Amino acid sequence: MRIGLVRGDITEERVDAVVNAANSTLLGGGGVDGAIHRRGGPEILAECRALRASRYGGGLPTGQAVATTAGRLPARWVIHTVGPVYSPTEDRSALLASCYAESLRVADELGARSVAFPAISTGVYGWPMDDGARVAVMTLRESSTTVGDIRFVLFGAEAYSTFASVLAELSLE
Ligand code: AR6
Repeated sequence: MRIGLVRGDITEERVDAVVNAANSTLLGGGGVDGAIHRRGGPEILAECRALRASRYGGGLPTGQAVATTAGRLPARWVIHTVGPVYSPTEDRSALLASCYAESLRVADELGARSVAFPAISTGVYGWPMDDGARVAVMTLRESSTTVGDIRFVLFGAEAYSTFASVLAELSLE
């Protein structure tokens, strides 16, 4: 498995699967979620609505993942996962780790060879970037996924450099 870093907009990645930092309604929102639905078009929302009407009537639980079409994105699938809201008093990192592990499990089921991840929970959900990067990289390293090409797609210079130092530090261990 190769872990790469890209600075930019995740909706432009040419990969088999793009991971969406969604919320449990699966009906869209801001940040990555808003960008994916805007750029991917209404087909994605239609499949999300169908999932709400069938398997996920109560919403997609935090830490789980589910796939839909990628609509007009240059990808085959969107894997929607729901990150935990950061709490300074409660350790929710197992739920954040679960988002990465479950997204890869779904990617394996689909037969995806390349997957692009955003920094889940580090936007609206308030997770500190450095800690979010550690959880992400450690979870991917422990995974037995068959996905060969994993990319973190990071929006800003600061997010990119934080992921780069965490990746370098953890690769040396
Ligand atoms: N490409 C790559 N990264 C992005 C992009 C993009 N187009 N847009 C934002 N980021 P967020 P969360 C970065 O807020 O914290 C939504 O409303 C962003 O700078 O998208 O998991 C959902 O519906 C940040 O570092 O996701 C949920 O309600 C990271 O992606 C809620 O936000 C994640 O930020 C989920 O919050």
